[in-house]
Amino acid sequence: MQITATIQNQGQTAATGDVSFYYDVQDAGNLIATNTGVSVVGSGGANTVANWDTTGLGEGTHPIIVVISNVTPAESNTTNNEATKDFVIDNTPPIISNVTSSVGGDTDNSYVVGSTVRIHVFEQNNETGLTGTVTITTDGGAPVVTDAPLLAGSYYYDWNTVGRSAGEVFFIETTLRDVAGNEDSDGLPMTL
Ligand SMILES: [Ca+2]
Ligand SMILES: [Ca+2]
Repeated sequence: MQITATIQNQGQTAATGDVSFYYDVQDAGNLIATNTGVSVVGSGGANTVANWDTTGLGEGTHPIIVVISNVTPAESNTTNNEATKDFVIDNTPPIISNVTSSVGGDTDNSYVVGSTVRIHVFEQNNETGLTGTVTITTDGGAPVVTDAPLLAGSYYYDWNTVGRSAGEVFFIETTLRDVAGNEDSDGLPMTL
């Protein structure tokens, strides 16, 4: 993974310094890279880049800490030489444990034309921050609803079936996706 740090020079004259990148904690064992002699024009900015091999790093939040040192000419303010940004490793997809349809207390996946059908998706791990979509097609594959968003957090969609025909068969396909892009899909057939 490539990390880009933007260094700002608040002084009027050009300055040079070393930029070190750490993860989790600021110590030698967690040093990603040090770019020496990064120069920044007066009252300007410069980008400096480090490559980070995240192989083997555990899941979870890993702060990236960027520190400037050895600045020349000597600085008037060394309290603003560090910045931190959280980086999250997430290799675990959400798992859809169940997809249901219902009209009130009726949950047999067969409903009267004109009903508003609630499609409800359940996630096994209670992972937060998921987004979900639902796509509904006819038995022949014609799209009826395409990638409609599920309500955030409770993952349902209310489908108004006004204008459909009795006897129609549909397939409901739902997807839940986490912020890292891992996803799971599941569905069920439904009849009017
Ligand atoms: Ca995940
Ligand atoms: Ca029914």
